[in-house]
This record gives sequence, C-alpha cells and structure tokens, in this order.
Amino acid sequence: MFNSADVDNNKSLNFIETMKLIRELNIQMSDSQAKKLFDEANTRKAGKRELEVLDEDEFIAFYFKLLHRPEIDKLFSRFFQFTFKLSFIVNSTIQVLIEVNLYDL
Ligand SMILES: [Ca+2]
Repeated sequence: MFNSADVDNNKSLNFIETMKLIRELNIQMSDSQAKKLFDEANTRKAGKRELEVLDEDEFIAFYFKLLHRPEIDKLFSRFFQFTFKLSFIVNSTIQVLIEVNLYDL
C-alpha cells in the first residue's frame, strides 16, 4: 500500500500522495482533517526548503491514527446503540405477540 502510493518512489509520501491514498481507500476526510493527522504523524521534519513527507514509520503512525479517529469510534458506538435498541424493540414486540397469541388460544 505504501509503495503503490509512493508515486515518485522516494520511500516517503508527501501530502498530495497521502491524500491520493486516502481517496483510493474511500476514506471520507477533509483536507484539513487529513493535514492534521499528517502533521501529527510527521515527527521527523524535513529541511527548511524541502517538502514535508511521511517515511514508512511515520506512515504507519498516520495509518493508525486514520483508523482510530474519534468520530469513527463515535459513529460505531452510535450504530451499536441503535442496533441494541432495535433488537430490544423487536424482542418486546415478539414477546407481546406471543402473549396475545396465548390469550387467543
Ligand atoms: Ca517526515
């Protein structure tokens, strides 16, 4: 993944290459959010006149941050809460239906 995203084959990803990868992975993220993660992961800074890049280690850190975004976790927990409530409603409905049927018998 890292190598295929590394368009100019310099063993590091600049921000444009990183954004391209994010798009290819179908990750919904604004440029500014991605830049924030990029900057956080970019611990080894480039020289003054050089472009900031992520080397392989930095990229792993970036990727980890990408997968553990708080808004994703929040979304998942909301989804699970919803599913739980839904299954509760379904179970109660089944319970009611069973009781109604029993009375009918
Ligand atoms: Ca770097």
